[in-house]
Amino acid sequence: MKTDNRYFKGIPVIQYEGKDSKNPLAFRHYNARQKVGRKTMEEHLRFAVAYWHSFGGTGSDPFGMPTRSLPWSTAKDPVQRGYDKMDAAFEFIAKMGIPFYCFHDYDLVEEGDTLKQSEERLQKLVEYARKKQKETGIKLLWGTANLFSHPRYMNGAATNPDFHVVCHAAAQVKHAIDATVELGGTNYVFWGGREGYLSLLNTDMKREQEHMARFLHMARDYGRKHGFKGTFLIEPKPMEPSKHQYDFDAATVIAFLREFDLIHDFKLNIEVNHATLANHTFAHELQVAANAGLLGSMDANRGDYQNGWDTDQFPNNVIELTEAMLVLLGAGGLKTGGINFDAKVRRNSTDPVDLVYAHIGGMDAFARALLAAQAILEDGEYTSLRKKRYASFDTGKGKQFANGKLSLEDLQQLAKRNGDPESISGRQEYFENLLNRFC
Ligand code: XLS
Ligand code: NI
Ligand code: NI
Repeated sequence: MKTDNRYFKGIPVIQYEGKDSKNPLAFRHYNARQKVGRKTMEEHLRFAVAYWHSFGGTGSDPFGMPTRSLPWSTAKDPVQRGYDKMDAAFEFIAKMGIPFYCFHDYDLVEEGDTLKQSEERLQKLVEYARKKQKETGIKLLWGTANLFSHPRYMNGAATNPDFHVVCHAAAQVKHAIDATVELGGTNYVFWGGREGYLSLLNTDMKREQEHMARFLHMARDYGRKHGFKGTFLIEPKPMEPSKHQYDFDAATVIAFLREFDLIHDFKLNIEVNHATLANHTFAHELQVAANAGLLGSMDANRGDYQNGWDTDQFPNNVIELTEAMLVLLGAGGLKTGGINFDAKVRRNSTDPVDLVYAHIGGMDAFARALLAAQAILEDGEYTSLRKKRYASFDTGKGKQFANGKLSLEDLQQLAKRNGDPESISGRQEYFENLLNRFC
């Protein structure tokens, strides 16, 4: 494919060269067209680049100023800066051979002084994105609105105690849904970074959550009325920036969706580092979502075993990813969703090529995990061993219990009759070794 060569000079289109390649600018495992079961790797993994980290991240942190300059951010006019950034984004995404991207409204173009100005700017960039998508074949996985950076949202967006702010958030969501529809996005995401509280003393939690539900209903109705056929996604995260966020984890979000009758239009976008912040594993969160039929999409990254915040590092742990892919394949794979690299290179990774290495690493790690998980499922021992642990519910009284045919007294009688159960090993280490054999 022909690509621009303006911002990532000297970076070729990254090709698959196989696992023995020593070329750092090649994939060793991700081979887009390789069949894995019935689908190609590209169809299974549906990778996406996150606009905010990859083209907006300067390396600044609470202790220090930016370490990277963004060559696409030098023009005087903000709309021109948006165009330049988009050129850089599409050049990079095309060189990586990644099929999708994701954005917040104000990743595309800086917010204006008024809502009207912001809306006009956004429309210009959406127009430009449409052209770029057509030229490159790159598609939009999801759009969202940034309802957390501006000071007006310091007390929340949809859950803000001031109705004025809620209206402002609604306007932004309307524009962002419009942009997503225009660009053929297959999902629309809500991540509620400020939807929560810092102190319960000044917070009417029940009222705030009711407002959030009302707001989501309105967004859903608007989207459906205006041609959005994709999936609305909620991205759970327990904390940061709020002390407590309402979308704490998958189970909490599912209960919320059920309580407020949103379960038919919304699914979940599970992010690795958000799972671990909630003291869960990534696989756990995926499984909770899958069990409810609500596994929509993933934000791929990883946390740090020692640091308790959202470090958003690129994924590299093949064993952990294989566990995740086992859940995903077991749930029938991704439909409208994808695997979005919501991850950033470290503050001291200052060269454009570092962003390339980061994505190559993440894609190769997922490819290895996909291949391992597929092989484990094809081998069958894992599935049959796990099933065997529950064999006592497959026949006889166990089956009757599972089908609701027995009472508590019946079980008591059986317990008396059968005497003490024998101990049966859970074989965790064996399962771990089995996994390891394929990774
Ligand atoms: C922040 C979130 C955010 C969402 C999109 O922690 O992961 O990046 O994915 O608003
Ligand atoms: Ni995050
Ligand atoms: Ni995210």
